[in-house]
Amino acid sequence: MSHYTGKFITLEGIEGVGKTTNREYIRSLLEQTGIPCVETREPGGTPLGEALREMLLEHKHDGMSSDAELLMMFASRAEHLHKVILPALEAGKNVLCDRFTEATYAYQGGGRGINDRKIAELENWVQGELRPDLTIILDAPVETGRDRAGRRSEPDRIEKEQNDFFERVRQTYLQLQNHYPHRISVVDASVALEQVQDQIYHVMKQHGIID
Ligand code: T5A
Repeated sequence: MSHYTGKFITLEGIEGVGKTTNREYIRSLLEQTGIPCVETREPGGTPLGEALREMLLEHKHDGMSSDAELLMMFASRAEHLHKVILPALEAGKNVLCDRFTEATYAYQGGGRGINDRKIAELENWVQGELRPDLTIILDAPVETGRDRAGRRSEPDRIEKEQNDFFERVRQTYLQLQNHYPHRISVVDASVALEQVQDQIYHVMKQHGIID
């Protein structure tokens, strides 16, 4: 939990579940609180982070070692925290971030098989005690997400992994919700957009993010 007046909200889920699509809706709910909202993403969110994102996602680096991938995610995160997230929270703003450390547990932990303890060490080192106030996991079957993402663009270096990789990623997200039910909620994203947004609205109300 953050001890700031602004809230730190993150959006998670496997590829194509609708994170980008629902960001605008969540931002509009947050803006109704009258508190300014900074919208950002990971990997990325700063010039260095966006450069790391490009390296992480382009096919030129196919076969990158899992540890290098993990450390680059946290390098991007460290820069993002120092330059964007913490200054915004310190200024009393809300922060809405498309993916954060839960993605590292899901992709590098569940997907690549890196031990949770290694990830937790980096999480504690880079973030200190900061954790999102609310993480919304958009959940849908792997085929649904891949089908939606595939209709939109060519797969990047991570998107071209096989279904069993994304199945592990999805299961890890669901396990995270089980471990941290007070700060992580799962929304069924397999249904029509309007119904997804109804659920998001209720989750945000339930967690006291909106009145
Ligand atoms: N990563 C990231 C790690 O491995 N570790 C980490 O620590 C972090 C931070 C980042 C990649 O990096 C990895 C994970 C990722 O592989 P990204 O761009 O953030 O990449 O993530 P993607 O999942 O690739 O983002 P996508 O844009 O593919 O997916 P979205 O944003 O979830 O989906 P969206 O909103 O673009 O929607 C896809 C399509 O579905 C439609 C939309 O209109 C769109 O066409 N759609 C729906 N259709 C029907 N019904 C609904 N309810 C719909 N909702 C959306």
